[in-house]
Amino acid sequence: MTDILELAARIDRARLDRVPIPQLAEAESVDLDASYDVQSAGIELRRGRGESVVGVKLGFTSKAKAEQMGVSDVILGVITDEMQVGDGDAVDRSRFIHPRIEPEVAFLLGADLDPDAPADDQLAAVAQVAPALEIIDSRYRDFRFALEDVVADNTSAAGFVIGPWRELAAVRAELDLADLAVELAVDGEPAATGSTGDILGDPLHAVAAVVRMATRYGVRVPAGSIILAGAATAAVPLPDRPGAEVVASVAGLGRVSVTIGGTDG
Ligand code: 0L1
Ligand code: MG
Repeated sequence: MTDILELAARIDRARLDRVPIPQLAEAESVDLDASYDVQSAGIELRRGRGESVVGVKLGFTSKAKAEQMGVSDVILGVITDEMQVGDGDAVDRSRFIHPRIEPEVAFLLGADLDPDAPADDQLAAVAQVAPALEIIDSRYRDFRFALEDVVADNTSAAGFVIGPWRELAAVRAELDLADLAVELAVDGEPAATGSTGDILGDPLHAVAAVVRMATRYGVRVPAGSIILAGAATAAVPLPDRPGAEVVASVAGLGRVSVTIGGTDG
């Protein structure tokens, strides 16, 4: 039988010690439901140390990434206050093992997500939208994992940065959220480019996906939650030079940045 708590503790220890572990699937039989139980147990460990859940994130939201992993559905992870870095602030890279960074779109809920409501009403729960950065960091060796591994590892969630929030209704009156150019730049040089359309065809589709996944796996997404909708480009390695700056720009929506902290940063 799968020992959920032992697996959660193993991944938690890898994260805290910054020592990557072999994939769980190499030694255990863990199905997808059990993987979400491991994820949830890992979040309970973090809550027990004083962290607060502030929202959720989706992974595998681009067709390219899903095909690469051979999966047909998104994955859901949980984000906590300890993962958040202020816009423009320095992040301590030594917190991570082999971090990568990706540009995203974030939503802020003004009301609880109601699984029984029609899709339009679920969208009405979203109050604000912002450009965002997500730092992902696999707790597995060589950043290699099977689907069950990465779900158990809270979908590689490690850090996030939220840019300026804007009212969603005002943005939608002005812009097509499904077709905004996205650029990820490191020290002013483009490192990756894409479109918000690369996020599930339209980042707003993330809301229904979150409702579906959160209902299936018993995750609460109350008013005030942040939703990281998914990446608009492939992730790039988080630079390791103190003072290096990573900026995500989403046309019409704004920019968000983080710098690498350290003795020179
Ligand atoms: O946020 C993401 O899209 C990452 C999902 C997990 C897969 C990965 O670590 O690349
Ligand atoms: Mg992501």
